[in-house]
Amino acid sequence: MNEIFYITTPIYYVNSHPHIGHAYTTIATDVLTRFRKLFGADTYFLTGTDEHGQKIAESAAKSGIEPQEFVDRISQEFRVMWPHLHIENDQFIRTTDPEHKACVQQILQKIYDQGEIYLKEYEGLYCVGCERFMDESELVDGNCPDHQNPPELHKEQNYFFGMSAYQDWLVAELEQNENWVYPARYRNELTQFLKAPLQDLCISRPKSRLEWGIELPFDKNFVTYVWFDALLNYASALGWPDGEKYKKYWPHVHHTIGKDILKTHGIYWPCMLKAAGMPVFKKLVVHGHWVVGGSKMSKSLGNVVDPLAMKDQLGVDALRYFLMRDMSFGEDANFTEELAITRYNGDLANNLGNLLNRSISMSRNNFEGCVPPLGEIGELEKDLRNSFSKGVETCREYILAFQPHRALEHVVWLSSLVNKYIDNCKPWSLAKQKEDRERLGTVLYTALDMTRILVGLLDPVMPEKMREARISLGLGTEGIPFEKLTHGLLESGTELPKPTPLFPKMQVPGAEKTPAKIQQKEKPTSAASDEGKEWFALEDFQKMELKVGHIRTCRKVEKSAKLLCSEVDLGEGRLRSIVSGAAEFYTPEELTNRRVLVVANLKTVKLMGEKSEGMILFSDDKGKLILIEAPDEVNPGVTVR
Ligand code: ME8
Repeated sequence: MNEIFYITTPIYYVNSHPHIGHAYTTIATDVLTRFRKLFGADTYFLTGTDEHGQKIAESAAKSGIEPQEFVDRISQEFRVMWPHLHIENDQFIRTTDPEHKACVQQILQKIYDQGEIYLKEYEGLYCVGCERFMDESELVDGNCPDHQNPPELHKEQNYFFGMSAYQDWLVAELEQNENWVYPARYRNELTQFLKAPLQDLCISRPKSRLEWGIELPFDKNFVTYVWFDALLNYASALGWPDGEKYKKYWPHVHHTIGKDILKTHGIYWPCMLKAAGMPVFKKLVVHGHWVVGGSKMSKSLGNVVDPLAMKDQLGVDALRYFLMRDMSFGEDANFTEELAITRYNGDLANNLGNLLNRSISMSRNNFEGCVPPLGEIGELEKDLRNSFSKGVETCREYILAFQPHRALEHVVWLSSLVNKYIDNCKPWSLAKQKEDRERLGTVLYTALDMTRILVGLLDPVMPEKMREARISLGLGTEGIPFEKLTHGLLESGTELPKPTPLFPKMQVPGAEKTPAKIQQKEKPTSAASDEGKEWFALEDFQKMELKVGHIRTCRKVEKSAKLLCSEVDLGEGRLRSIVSGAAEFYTPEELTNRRVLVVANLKTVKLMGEKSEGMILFSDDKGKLILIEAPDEVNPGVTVR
């Protein structure tokens, strides 16, 4: 039986317009769903909008229109945005849907009847941005750290859900199920939070203060607290309690969220599910934030990037690629146009696009516009086939582990292996000799066949561009099934249409200017110069380009006891060859796959006949070298300062 995979995004507040943060979560969920589909799963992908609560009521009032009209308008913006970004959700839920409201009321009534909801007078600090009460300990200088303004003091009678009764159960659940919350540090954050006594959850708002919400079924003077309403969307959408979809998909539910809503999903939600007698989610998958100039991008802070504007600039699929590749899942990432274009040029234009163009053009020119015949294969082809067989499986594992950035990094590496294979085999020289024709066919066939596998692996991320690539490879428009992502399945003699560049190179904004412009003209202090050291200014240091690299392969340099030669990924769409004098301290296997620091702008030199295009940094303790490693979550090519 096929694996079943149900995945959700948060439902977004409609108090303002969609931005790149919402686009990221929804694209990531789309990419994960498409990959699972490719692997053969029966998938269901839910997104939607969160439309009740004080924040929305206030925004509607500011716009001078009724809340319903207001939410209809903005919800529609989200709904129409997603197809523009090649997002294929199965359902779009709104919390103002009548079926959702009925579900919320039924569950509230059930928990009330169980005696787990009670009325009491309460005083607390409420952040309208977060739509929740906050502990004083969460505030920074009296402000909510996410919204950077002080919470309001609310004192009123309200209904409470006896959440504290579930504390021990939740702690045990987090302890027993290591993979329940991913990445692990968010699980640790929850465990840490649960070290303090858990408070009961206020689940109502008096209508005298807020009318815009779902009425409590047991007291018409109150509406439901927006989070209690919103979280239930994940189940109401499937037709809880006895809908066919609910029965089929609920046991396989995964939630993708940003780290800002960890507490509501990691604490409130499992307790609510437990009280309602429903199985808890299978996995909570938490990503970091896109930041602009060091601050989280958010509607409340007004520093948002419009996804449609970015799509117009980069193209939808390249935008999807950048978002998936540049954010290490779980970590924050910086969003700049320059980074997006640099990534595009490195991975897509110079690496994959170049591979497609040259392998198709050379095949067309030398084999009457068709895929060449495959002749006898040698060691080079066997190595490449081997890397690809392993590579496809590695990508699958990364996706199943919710690490799309890693999967893409791997695909780009595979692509650079094929480019390197072409460079080594020099088909342009083979084309000049008649007797090399069979070899020429084998090389070009191999390059095209491997490119076909890359196109298949990238399909979930760039569906439109990879469709164009399939057409260029003479494969037609249909996607390539996962089991066909294996070598040797390209048919010789297939006609290859004239290629148009899939990823034409883009100009990096401001590339003509020198990047480092920090002023540091002061002379060294006399105390410093007294020590006899040569001091130099910051601007001199900044001439050095330090980058994070990923050592992909490493080998001993022949006839040298000291030298190792590594192939290092610096996020440039090609691998650099770098020689280091570390053979007495490390075996090649020990250095392979390490993240390291690299001086990236040293002049290329030859050492014992090997090209060296940079320097890997080691600490040197009286001649003993120890590798300086970069954290695992930092992408190759990231600058070190
Ligand atoms: O919290 N970087 O809705 P919301 C990455 N309605 N992702 C970001 C982001 C950023 N800078 N900013 C927002 C709500 N997001 C509730 C959810 S669910 C039952 C109710 C994404 O409109 C990220 O997924 O504030 C984050 O968790 C979500 O948008 C918050 O969206």
